[in-house]
Amino acid sequence: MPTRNRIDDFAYFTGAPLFNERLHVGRPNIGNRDGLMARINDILDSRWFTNNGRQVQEFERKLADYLGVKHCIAICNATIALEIVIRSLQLKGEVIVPSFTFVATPHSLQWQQIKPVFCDIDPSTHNIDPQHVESLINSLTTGILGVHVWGRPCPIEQLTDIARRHGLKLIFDAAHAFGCSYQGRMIGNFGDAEVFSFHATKFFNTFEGGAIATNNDDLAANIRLMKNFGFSGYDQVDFLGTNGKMTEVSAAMGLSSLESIDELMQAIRNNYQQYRRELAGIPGIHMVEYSEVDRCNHHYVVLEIDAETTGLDRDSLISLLHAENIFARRYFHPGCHRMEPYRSTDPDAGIALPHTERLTSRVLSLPTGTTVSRDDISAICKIIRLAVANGPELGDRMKRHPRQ
Ligand code: T4K
Repeated sequence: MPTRNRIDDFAYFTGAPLFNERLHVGRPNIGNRDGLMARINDILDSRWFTNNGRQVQEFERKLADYLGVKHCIAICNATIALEIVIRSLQLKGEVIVPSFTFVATPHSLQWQQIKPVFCDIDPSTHNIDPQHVESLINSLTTGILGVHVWGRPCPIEQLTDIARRHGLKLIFDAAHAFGCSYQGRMIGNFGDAEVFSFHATKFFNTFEGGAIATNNDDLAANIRLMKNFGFSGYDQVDFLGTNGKMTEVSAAMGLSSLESIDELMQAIRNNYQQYRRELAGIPGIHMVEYSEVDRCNHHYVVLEIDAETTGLDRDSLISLLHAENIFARRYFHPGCHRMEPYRSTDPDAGIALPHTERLTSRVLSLPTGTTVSRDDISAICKIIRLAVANGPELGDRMKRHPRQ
């Protein structure tokens, strides 16, 4: 693998990228491919493609076993899954949610005319700040929707206590946290319900997909009806439902991913640890760390860039990397409160979200997953090291020669 030795070599200036093909954040992982193909053939032969077929039933059973949770309901994606949980729990009025998340989280509330009230984060964990949550509770508040950002669990005990004291429902958006645990228990067991995303870009995917995990029998029964239009029997609809069903092919993908989950996790953990070793000691670059005690999927290789120390801000570093065909992402820039419709309804929301505002201008995610090789990671780390070593000069040159 060729590398860069001087800043004059950077593709930002030469136009010749180090990688011929784009290295993406979110390249899908594929589990047991032969097993998947066999299952797809079975699906085709059986002519049963959706509506709670054999693959979905097996997937749900195996997911519930893996998570150690009573109920796991496969859904077509996590956004619809969140909407179904929110509706099943009869939330209304206002729900407190972080702004530092993917926009699907607040959209799932707003879509149902519930106001997402944005809460700030703890800058050391990037997760929802319980003290700020409590200060936002008023007579209209019906719930808290926490997000396990990067798969690192929210302060679950504190949020559970707040929810109990104020009589609020507690949901976790666990889109990032499949395969992670909190104090020895798998994520999926906390709050009233937790929602996973199995989107193609997640470490474990079903092409598109998601799941709702809960230990509440009544809630699970309600969700099962709601994801199937409200049908309680043949020709019998009991209440307003939607179509949240997962297809058989998606469930087959999930089952084959589940068969390979330990190898997938190990490969991604190896990538993370290599990044850690090769980025160690670069002043002004802080890599998000994961618990050594609890399980985590290590799917997000996230850097915080301190531009005052590096002399190079996050966006300049992203531009350098993109020019090399390294498609780092700015998750979650600029923060949901700066996206529509929230920006228009509350243009000053950022005043109460100082940590979110700061973090959204400092973070970037690097490519990982089974398609990223050891050589790729080394090349990426060398570029970042060289860029930061020459930060002020590089930043200055980039300002003088902005790329089109
Ligand atoms: N809550 C949270 C906290 C979430 O992060 C998400 C989803 C949700 C809820 C909702 O879950 P779902 O309803 O999606 O199940 C992507 C994903 O579309 C989204 O699922 C994910 N979060 C979010 C963080 O990332 P974009 O707009 O960044 O996607 P896109 O098309 O730019 O793809 C990202 C990168 O992945 C690209 O660089 C290319 C690569 N990619 C993507 C796909 C789809 C591939 O290499 N192959 C592919 O098939 O949102």
